[in-house]
Amino acid sequence: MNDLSAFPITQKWPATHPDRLQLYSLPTPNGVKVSIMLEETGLPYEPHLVSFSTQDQMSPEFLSLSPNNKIPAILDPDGPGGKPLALFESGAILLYLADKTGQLIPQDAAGRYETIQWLMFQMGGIGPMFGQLGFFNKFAGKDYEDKRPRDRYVEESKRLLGVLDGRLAGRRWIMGDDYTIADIATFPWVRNLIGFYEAGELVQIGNFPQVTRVLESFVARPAVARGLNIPARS
Ligand SMILES: N[C@@H](CCC(=O)N[C@@H](CS)C(=O)NCC(=O)O)C(=O)O
Repeated sequence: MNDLSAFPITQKWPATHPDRLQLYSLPTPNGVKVSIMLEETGLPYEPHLVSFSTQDQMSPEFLSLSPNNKIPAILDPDGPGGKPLALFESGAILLYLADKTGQLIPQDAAGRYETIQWLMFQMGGIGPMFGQLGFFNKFAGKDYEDKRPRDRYVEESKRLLGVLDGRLAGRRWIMGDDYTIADIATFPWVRNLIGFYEAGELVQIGNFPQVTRVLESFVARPAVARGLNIPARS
């Protein structure tokens, strides 16, 4: 029996299956990266909903594991050395799960670093820039009269889409024939930009045919379709 009681997060979100990896998340573009990864790998896990409407991410129990008050976070009862491992930051979690399962990352050193490079491109570029564009186009920032902040993020998002489009030309996925954690990190954000953020026209998404082609292949994967709705919203 795995004892996770030393982790305060389990007081607010008790583990029904303490032998399984515990996921604390919400189906947002960062959250679904991890649920999609878990669905793709087949690793047994137990999802817990962290609701923003009740500010769960600010609770002391959540902050004890994820001090940056952001989802997703995990608690693996069977971490390195057989000891529990707690992790936050979606990029770190994807990398950890790829190493743990030996899946969705090339095993050769050069391919591994190239995949990490594109993972970092998403973490440092696509995620933050698309997120700002969402704020200025769909949320509170849309009411600002001065459109220069919005336009700055539109231009930067277009530039990033251009880089991604160039990379995908002649490739099935970001790493060629291999579907990897770089795709799992990137395409939930592209989907969100066009869908939830309603910014497809603004960034002229039609100018990036490789990106839209791969997005279609991504959302057609059964594990992606499942992961996009995990944890189920109440
Ligand atoms: N760099 C972090 C970003 C995570 C992030 O921004 N999560 C958002 C949801 S997509 C969040 O938890 N927001 C809650 C808040 O800011 O209070 C990661 O990739 O894990």
